[in-house]
Amino acid sequence: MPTEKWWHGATGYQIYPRSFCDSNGDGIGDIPGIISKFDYLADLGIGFIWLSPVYASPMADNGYDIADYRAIAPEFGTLEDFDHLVSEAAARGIGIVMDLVVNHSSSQHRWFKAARSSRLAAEHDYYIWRDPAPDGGPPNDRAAFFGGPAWTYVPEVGRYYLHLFSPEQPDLNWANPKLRREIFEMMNWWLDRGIAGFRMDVIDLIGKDIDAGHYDGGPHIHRYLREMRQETLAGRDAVTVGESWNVTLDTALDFCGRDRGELDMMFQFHHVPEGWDPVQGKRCPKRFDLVAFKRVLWDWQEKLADDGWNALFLSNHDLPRQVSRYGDDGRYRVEAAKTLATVMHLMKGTPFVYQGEEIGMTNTTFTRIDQFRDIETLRHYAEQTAQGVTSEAFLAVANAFGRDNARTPMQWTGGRNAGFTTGTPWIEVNPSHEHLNVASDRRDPNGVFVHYRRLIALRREMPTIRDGRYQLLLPDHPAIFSFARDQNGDRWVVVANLSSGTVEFDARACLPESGEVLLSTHLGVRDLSLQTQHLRAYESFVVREL
Ligand code: ISL
Ligand code: CA
Repeated sequence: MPTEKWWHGATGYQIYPRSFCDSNGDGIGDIPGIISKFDYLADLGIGFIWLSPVYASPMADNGYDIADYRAIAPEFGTLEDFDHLVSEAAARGIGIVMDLVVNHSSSQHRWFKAARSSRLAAEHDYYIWRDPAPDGGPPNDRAAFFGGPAWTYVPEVGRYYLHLFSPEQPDLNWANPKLRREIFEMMNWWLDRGIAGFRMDVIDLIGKDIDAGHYDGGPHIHRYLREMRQETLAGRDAVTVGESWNVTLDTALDFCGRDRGELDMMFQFHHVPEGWDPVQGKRCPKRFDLVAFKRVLWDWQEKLADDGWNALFLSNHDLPRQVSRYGDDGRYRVEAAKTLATVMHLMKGTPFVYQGEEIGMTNTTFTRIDQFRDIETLRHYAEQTAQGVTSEAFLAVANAFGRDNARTPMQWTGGRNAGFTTGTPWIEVNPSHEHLNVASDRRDPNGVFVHYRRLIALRREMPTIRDGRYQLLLPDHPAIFSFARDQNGDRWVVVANLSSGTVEFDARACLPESGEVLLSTHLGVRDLSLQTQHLRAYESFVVREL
């Protein structure tokens, strides 16, 4: 039996601070705004918050470019506000998990300012420099994820520095032990303030060894992660979740195996179907194939059944809204939002809810490029339109899966600016807030919020939901997602229709002979004795065997 950890039965909730709640009318969400919503979050039942970066930053990438790792961005508040956030959360049994962005810093960090001023500066080697190619150009043709080359020239030192994201985000040199020491001291400084752990941004990239051709994991990642644990997290009850686009089923346990002394969980992206989109010049969603989706999730459930632990999610601040992407954001929005939640929350692992998901928030539609704010979208737009892609074609793709879809303000009310701010929001509010908002959804007993609250409570209260074995049922069914969770003779079965049509299934294929329906998306009674069962569009239910 695995050792039980506090986060095994908890649900995480991601807050993107800029878009959550603005307390002072400057149009930017802030820490006092978050605190003002703690009763709401406690009511939802979450165990911890993953807080996207709140550190001092020029905000080229909304805080994923940190200029001072030990200060709070003034638009978000003060260190005192932060301490208040931690203590108010603790009073409600909620932990604060901070975002650790240490693959790169901001180009405005004092380390980088020193590094770029002279090769002799102690901090020069905190970053990754290479001499120009013989023709004076970049050392190689590596492209940055946010468009353009991954190298920028600095005349003062006659060298190029590496930035895998934007030029404002120079990569840190983890091979330098002094840099590692600085990072570990900083982590301890936050842990000593009482935070509950770290979500680690693109963590596999810190292991890079570019001379060996490794821009991601590389040979050093495991050594650095173990050193990090020994120097910071060992002996503390904090949780760590690493983000990695490169981790595979074969390497997952190297990162989160329980004896490895590295990470607790990984955000992996194999269930997020993507391909290369030539219009955007980046990874983009592919058609949603339910059978493939079920198989990938099943593989991860199996792989981490007895060791490691899954981080369960469909949404975050980089991805489109899940109800728009995998469900239906029109006629069946509420049903689809609840059914997607049911399948994710009843798997084994720790679920993460992205702000607004719990009321079924949807993608937005912008018609002009000046409505977008995301650095990735804006840089790709410039690059792609310069290469002849039309603005209309680009906007259509950006509206379907650009990162700003997840970043429009949280919809608290149907009133002005969705109750997010009394000022002018930094990014436009989704017009859907008039009918789609916390105030109306939360009081609807058949709404999305109440459904999430039940799911979150089931994990807290039911050992089988937390630890039970996962078994996929009807694996090849093109519309139904069904699985069982079993432990010590206690069996739960989930049956979910992920299509907008009515489907029929044979009860003997998945349902127990007698059972009790404990949760469902639709009102009304289900007769479990019928051999032929029907599910309406996006209908799902959960049965416990009797
Ligand atoms: O956002 C993406 C696709 O649109 C991803 O490729 C993203 O760049 C990747 O998930 C890494 O994301 C993380 O690091 C980035 C930051 O912009 C993201 O917000 C963060 O989640 C750089 O720090
Ligand atoms: Ca504010």
